[in-house]
Amino acid sequence: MRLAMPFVWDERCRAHEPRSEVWVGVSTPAVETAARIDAIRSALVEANATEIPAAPHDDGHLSAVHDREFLSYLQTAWDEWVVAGLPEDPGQDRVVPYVFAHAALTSGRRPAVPTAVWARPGYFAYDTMTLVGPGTWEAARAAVDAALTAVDLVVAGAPCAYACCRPPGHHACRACFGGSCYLNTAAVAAVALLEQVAGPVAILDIDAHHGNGTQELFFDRPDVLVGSVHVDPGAGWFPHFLGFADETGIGDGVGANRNVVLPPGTRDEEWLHAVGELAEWARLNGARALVVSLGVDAGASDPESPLQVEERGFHRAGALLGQLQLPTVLVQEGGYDLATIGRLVREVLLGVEEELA
Ligand code: SP5
Ligand code: ZN
Repeated sequence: MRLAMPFVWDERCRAHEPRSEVWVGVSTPAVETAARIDAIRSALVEANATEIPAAPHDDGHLSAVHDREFLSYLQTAWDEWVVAGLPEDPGQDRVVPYVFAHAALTSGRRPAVPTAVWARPGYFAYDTMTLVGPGTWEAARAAVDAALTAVDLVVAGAPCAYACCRPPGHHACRACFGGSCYLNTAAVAAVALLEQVAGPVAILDIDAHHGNGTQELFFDRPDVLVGSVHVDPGAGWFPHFLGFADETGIGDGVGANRNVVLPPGTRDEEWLHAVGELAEWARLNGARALVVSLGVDAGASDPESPLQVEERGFHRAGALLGQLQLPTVLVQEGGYDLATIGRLVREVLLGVEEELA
């Protein structure tokens, strides 16, 4: 087995250590850990893939996707938490919100940015599962560099490239974060690719959860096609509030968003049918480059999703995406079963490059 596709690595992606996630008020062990990318990297090295170090890229790439105030908050959130003494009193060693700027609170008006350090997280975070610690900004920023380096490789002529990075990004919005995501890495990559091709870029998201951040970032844009296949948010799965089939875009972006929603328990054939639908949709809409939001939490043994896709299914999903014959950048999203994550990612990549000439 040999994987020809290069993968991009940045050691700084390991620096984020959320330790826990607060779910229904209970602090549970974090599942989005550095061990995830370590396992993927091992599987790729085993396949003799070439590792490329991430190159630094300008912050301008971030502000093309995210709000300036949001970026500045994320960058300084941990430092201001420490300066305010919150790790000692009340003894919380990660930035975590306690009060939220719910839209209805201010009847749609813009809420004030809190001056209190302990209230500020609730202006920018939309859940309690996405904690900020000393290495969070460094890692999220490095993940963006990794994805942009993968874009560079493809622009330089590689048929495809994979960014082996974390934390994931597809739940991160223009001005808020959640779902274990901080910066929307795939969105940044898509905007960078857009400057290189004469036509729309497609982001196809096969993570088990709806890519709500990516959807919202491009909801009114016809130049970035966003398709996601995921477990039905209405059946009790994150992100709960959106990700339904009737969300097809707004304004100039009508028709440029596509959600394929699957029931819990969905297995290979139905999942692959949905992946094929997304690929065909991107083709019909004239996509000129492809970004894959590559989560593998649809895997049967994953603890965070009820989808039941086998290793073979991931290979075939890669093939369906490779058949588009587009310059392709794959960016790591979710996937939490350390025993299988490496093989599942590797199978997708092998499937993609088998089809891409
Ligand atoms: C990128 C990605 O896959 N994000 C997934 C975020 C969804 N997490 C939902 C977690 C719901 C509660 N999990 C219970 C186990 C606690 N460790
Ligand atoms: Zn996921």
